[in-house]
Order: sequence, then structure tokens, then C-alpha cells
Amino acid sequence: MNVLLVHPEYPATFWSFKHVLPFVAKKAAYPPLGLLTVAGMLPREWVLRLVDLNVDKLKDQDIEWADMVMVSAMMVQKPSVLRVLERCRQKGVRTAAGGPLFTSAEDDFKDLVDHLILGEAEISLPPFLADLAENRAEPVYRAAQFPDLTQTPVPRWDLIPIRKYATLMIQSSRGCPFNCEFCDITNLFGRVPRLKTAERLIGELDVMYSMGWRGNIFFVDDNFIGNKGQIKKILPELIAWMKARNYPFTFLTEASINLSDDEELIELMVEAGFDTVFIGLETPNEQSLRECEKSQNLKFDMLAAIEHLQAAGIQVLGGYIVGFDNDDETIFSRQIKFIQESGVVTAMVGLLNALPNTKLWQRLKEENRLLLGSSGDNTDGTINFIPKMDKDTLIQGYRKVVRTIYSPRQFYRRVSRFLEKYQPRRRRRMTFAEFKAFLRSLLYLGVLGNGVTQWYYWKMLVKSAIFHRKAFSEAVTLMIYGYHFRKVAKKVSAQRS
Ligand code: B12
Ligand code: SF4
Repeated sequence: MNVLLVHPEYPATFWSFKHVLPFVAKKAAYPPLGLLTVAGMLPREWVLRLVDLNVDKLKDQDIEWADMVMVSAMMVQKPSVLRVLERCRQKGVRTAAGGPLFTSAEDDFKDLVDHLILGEAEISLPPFLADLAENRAEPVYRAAQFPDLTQTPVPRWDLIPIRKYATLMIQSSRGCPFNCEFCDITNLFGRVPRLKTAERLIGELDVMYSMGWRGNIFFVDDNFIGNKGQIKKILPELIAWMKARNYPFTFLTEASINLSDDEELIELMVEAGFDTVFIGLETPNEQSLRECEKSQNLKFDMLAAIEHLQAAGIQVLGGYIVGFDNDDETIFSRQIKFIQESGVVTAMVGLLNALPNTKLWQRLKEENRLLLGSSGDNTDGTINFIPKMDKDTLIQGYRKVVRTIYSPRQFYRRVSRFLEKYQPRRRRRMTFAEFKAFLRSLLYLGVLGNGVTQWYYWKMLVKSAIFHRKAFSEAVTLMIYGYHFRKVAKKVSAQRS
């Protein structure tokens, strides 16, 4: 059986890092881990090919070759998914699909996909495969429980050209113990974090290492510290592995703010090679934190917590939201101040949107405030419900936040603030690709950039070369990110309401 695995295209969003990729000579920021994992569950005798539309084109011959096309996607990829499904339909090729888009919006795809395999494939895929073998596969398979991750196979990295990606990925757990109103993680993956064993994680790292990968690896957990006790037992083994190989990788992940007062955990993570953590900081408005049930953030002085992590050698990336019912027109300047003072350079600011079947979605539905489906991109400046604040004021205010924090001056100030606080544990070795990125940045930002960006670029290079030499590589990377964020911010500002 010939099976074509297809990963649809991402639009150019905050997270696509599309405008950074030419600097690092990569085609995409992240590989399709879900699809690679599912590939590991398919029968060994099947012939598999994977086309990631963020890296390659999908040719008619690819579809014609396949007996079945399997698609994986999140909501933001929906437009590309629809195009892929239409092409398969025209060629009469059987389709199967899974992943968060299909799991959270099953009804939208009932007539478009032959087999929807919903929830985690460890549970929903085996019955599909068994029925397919007997020629009686059904339209929908749903996972009724959350699987134990010890069943999850090692991703089939051999199916993709890993060097075309900027960062590789690994997953140590699924699920999050918190239950924020707007988040669909607890629907999709539950509130009890399920972890892989240290042995299994090391096995996955061994595969990436033996394939020659050096550089960034993203632990794509919903909350890496969701089960602190377990992860503290795993980290010493990661530390030993990394030390024995002289730190071939740097790790980034997502965690909740209660990392910041756990010295033991911070120390273990930094020692293991974690230098970046994404945290949902959301808002400086305490009523809004209460509204969205982000109780963990209320327990901390968030600015002090961020500073503490930066001083320990962890760069904090932040997620922020405006548009809560408790936000009034002062929220825009408060968010700007909060972001600027924190030195969180990579600040993903979104308008509140209701993802299907979240608690927020249910509440807004009951209040008759839900409008249309979410685009799935929380940074595209659209909103899918009737907000309490006047909608135009909210959208204009949102745009102002994005425009301001990514203006060359404010961005420069934030990078400076970050560098003042950041105490990297070890100097980040510039890889050859990063060195080439640096040379390209000299040309595109330093020589060909416009007057203002050129000025701040050179100012930052000089400043970091003199005062922050240990973090010089980070400073260059952040200036390149700034270029991407400005392009995305410009697109958001130019959109019609
Ligand atoms: C890593 C990640 C990213 C990476 C993407 C990397 C990539 N190339 O995929 C980055 C940082 C770019 C990203 C960005 C965004 N993300 Co994201 N992301 C994740 C995260 C944390 C892990 C995804 C992952 O790799 N999981 C590991 C693999 C093994 O799991 P999986 O893909 O779910 O696959 C399993 C099942 O879904 C299923 N399955 C998957 N595909 C298929 C296919 C078939 C055929 C079958 C049978 C089964 C199947 O089987 C697999 C094994 O069980 C998830 C949360 C999560 N826990 O999944 C959010 C998540 C997918 N992201 C989400 C969102 C909303 C976004 C953003 C819009 C912004 C944001 N809030 O972060 C942006 C949009 C992307 C863009 N470019 O604009 C939502 C999606 C909601 C939805 N219903 O679609 C999630 C669920 C988290 C959340 N609630 O915020 N994200
Ligand atoms: S802490 Fe993060 S992953 Fe957990 S429920 Fe809240 S938003 Fe979702």
C-alpha cells in the first residue's frame, strides 16, 4: 500500500517565522511531529512518503502514486487542508485525516474526508487499520481515552529532510493540570499530564543526534512542568546525556509560571540545556486573569518572576491576550508597559478568540455572543465573538499594541532590557548556519535595511559585542526575529476590521 502523508501549509503568521527562514537558509521553522509520529504507527510493509507543503510542493504525481493520502493539521492550516482534500477528491484518492483541526471541528470535514481518525492516534488508529485490512473501514474513529505515552512510537525522522528545518521537536508529555477558560488543551489532551520515560526520550534524542542534528530542539509539551515530580526525575538523565556529548542541542519548551519559584527545577532545566521557555503571561489585568481562570499567574509578581528566570539563564517568550470582558480601554497601554518592562522580546499578543468546545466557547454560546468559527490564528487581528468593549476600539487598540512593541525603537529597548537581565549559563556556540545568518543580517539589516532599522541594528551589535558578549548570538537572533515580527505586525495593522 502506498501512503502519502501530507502536512498542509501555514500562513505567514507570528509563529511561522517565515521572514526569518531566508536568513538561516531553512525552508520551515518546525517539522510535522504529529504526522511523523503517526507514520511510526503504520504497518511496516506500507510504503510511505511525506510531503510538507511548507518545504515542498505537492505534485499531481504524488497524489496519483498514493492509494491513500493522510493529512494532519491544526486550525490555522485549514485553507491549505481544503485545497489538498479537493485535489485528492478530483483524483479519486482515499483520504484519512487526524490532528487538532479535525478533532475540534469534526463536523466541518464529515463530507470532505473519507476517514476521520480523531483524538490521539495511539488509540484511534489501530481500529481503523484493522478495519481497513478487512475492507470495512468506517468514516469516523474517535479515541475515547487518553493513551499512556509509553505506547507512542519514535517519530519517523527518516521521512523528511531534517536539515530543511530550523528546529526539531520532541514531546515528553501531553496534558496540563490547569484549566484556563480559553484553552483547548484540556479538551484535547486532558488535565493529567502523561509522560514518556527518560529512557524513551533519550532514545529519541539519540536518533536525532545520530542523524547529525545539532542545534535547537523544541519540547512541544503543553506544559513541560505539568507534573513537576516526574520531570525532576527525568531531567538528571537528560543532563548526563547532554554532558557526555558536550551539549549538542539547546532546548526550548512551554511551561506555566510556577516554574519561577522552583529553584530545583530551574537549576535542573538550565543544566540540561534549556535556555528558552514560552509562558502564557496573558495580561497584567488581575480581573481578566480571574475571568479566564488563570489562577497560577495571580499568585506571582509576573515581572519579578520573568526577571528571575532571565537571571537564571532562561529567555522567556510570552503569550498575551487582549479582549477579555474585564478589559477596558486602558488595557492597551497597560499591556505595552507590561511587555516593555519585562524584557520579553518575543511577545505573542493575540486578540481573545474562542476555540471550539472550550469553556470560553460554551460560555459565549450561552450568552449568545458567539459569531463564527475561529481562524485558529490568535494573532491575525480577527475576533469570533461579540466583545464587551466596542469591537472597533478593541481591534484598533490591539493593532496599536502590536505596532508599538514591534516598532524598531521599542523592540531595541526590549532586547536591551533582556540582555541586561539575562545571565546565560553557557555561551551559545554559534553554529555554521547561525554564522551565515549573522552574515546575511549584516547585509539585509545592516546595509540594505531602512535608516531606522539600520541604526538600531548596528547599535545593538556594538552594544552586545561590548557589554553582552556571552549573549551576542542571542542578540543577533533577536534582531533577525525583529525583522519578521515587524512584517507580521505590518500585515496585522493593514488588515480591514
Ligand atoms: C508544537 C506546537 C506548535 C508549533 C508547530 C510546530 C509544527 N510544525 O507542528 C508552533 C509553535 C509553530 C505552533 C504554533 C501555533 N499553534 Co500550536 N501547538 C503545538 C503543540 C504544543 C504541540 C504539537 C505537536 O507537535 N504535538 C506532538 C504530536 C505528536 O501530537 P499531535 O500533532 O497532536 O498528533 C497526535 C494526534 O493529534 C494525532 N494526529 C495528528 N495528526 C494526525 C494525522 C492522522 C492521519 C492521524 C490518524 C492522527 C493524527 O495523532 C498524534 C499522536 O497521538 C500543540 C499542543 C499539543 N499538545 O498538540 C499546539 C497546538 C496544536 N497549537 C495550537 C495553536 C492554536 C497554535 C497557534 C495558532 C498559536 C498558538 N496558540 O500557539 C500557532 C499557529 C501556527 C502558525 N504557524 O501560525 C492549538 C491548535 C488548536 C486547534 N484545534 O487547531 C494547539 C492544540 C494548542 C493550543 N490549544 O493552543 N504550535
Ligand atoms: S496553563 Fe497553558 S496549556 Fe495549561 S490550560 Fe492554561 S493555557 Fe492551556
